[in-house]
Amino acid sequence: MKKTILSGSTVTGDLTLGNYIGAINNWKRMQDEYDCLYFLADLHALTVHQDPAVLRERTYSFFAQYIALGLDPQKNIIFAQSQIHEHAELAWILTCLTPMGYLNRMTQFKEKAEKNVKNINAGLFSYPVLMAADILLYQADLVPVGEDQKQHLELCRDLVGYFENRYGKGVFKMPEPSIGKVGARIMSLQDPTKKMSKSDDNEKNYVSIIDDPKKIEKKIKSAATDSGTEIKYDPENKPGVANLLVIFSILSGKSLEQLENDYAGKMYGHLKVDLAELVVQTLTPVRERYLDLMKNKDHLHQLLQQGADRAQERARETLRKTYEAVGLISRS
Ligand code: ATP
Ligand code: LTN
Repeated sequence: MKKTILSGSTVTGDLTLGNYIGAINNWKRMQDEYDCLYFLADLHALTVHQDPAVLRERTYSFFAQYIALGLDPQKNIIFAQSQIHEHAELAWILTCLTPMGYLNRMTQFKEKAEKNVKNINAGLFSYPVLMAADILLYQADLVPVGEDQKQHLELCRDLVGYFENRYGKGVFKMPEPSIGKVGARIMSLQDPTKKMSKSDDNEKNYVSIIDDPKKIEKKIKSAATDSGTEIKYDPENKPGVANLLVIFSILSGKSLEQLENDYAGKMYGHLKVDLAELVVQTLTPVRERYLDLMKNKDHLHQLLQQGADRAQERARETLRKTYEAVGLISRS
């Protein structure tokens, strides 16, 4: 039996190099070996205000970006979260098992609440519970994510424990996080002490995977470094240079040591020019494939429906078992 993998990204902004390196590149590697489900977290996007037309368009756009990055919709089950109503239903049951104090400790909630002072809604607060439902519905063994999601994964595992204490074992599988060793936290280009984030207000902070070559070059060449000259991997004292080296290393397959040797005695400018070229080379075919896919929305829509049908079969079964354990009456 193949192990089951599940992951997703929130449908906000455009996917960045951080999402690609920290998450989707790993999803891609797993698609041959595992039983994989990847989804578009459109319900999660509602925790901040969304223009309805933009949200709908962006969901298709993210789906096309997944495919353009190399995720195969036949090999994997790719679907939109909101098309499977079981997510919201399981989230409610788990919400009733979640202590408020636990959610209050979540770093992402604190950060996002600080950024959205005008809209600190209950959804933003209980977001990690919906995320736990996403994972548990599909009996996932492994959840490949970037480092920022580690705390949410821990809550999900604790919820399995709380559920089992109250209702007994056998309903959910205990999931394990899978976090890459290098590249699990790509930093912002202008402020390399913050993570690169696709909903950043300043677009100079990230490279979107569908940026055109000119934009990519400009953003990488203007990335913040430091007043020194040495090209060395030292995240503490040289976070900007270290970030560029990590991106370079993942995209080129060269080790950090090899890159340090290659650039010994060279200037930051050399590194940036070469990195910009490498990123352009990597992303140009992705962008072309993306633009092509977006020309045929009907086809994207059809593929999404097929993904939803395949996903729902599994979600339905888990929710049925959950209702039974909890004492709710399932409709036959
Ligand atoms: P937002 O800014 O809207 O919160 P985000 O860029 O943090 O978005 P998510 O949708 O939250 O993206 O994350 C999708 C996946 O990408 C997750 O697995 C997350 O851990 C990973 N990820 C996000 N940002 C980075 C980053 N800077 N470095 C590595 N992985 C990342
Ligand atoms: N919260 C995640 C996106 C996400 C997710 C999930 C990832 C929602 N549900 C389930 C893995 C498994 C984020 O990256 N912000």
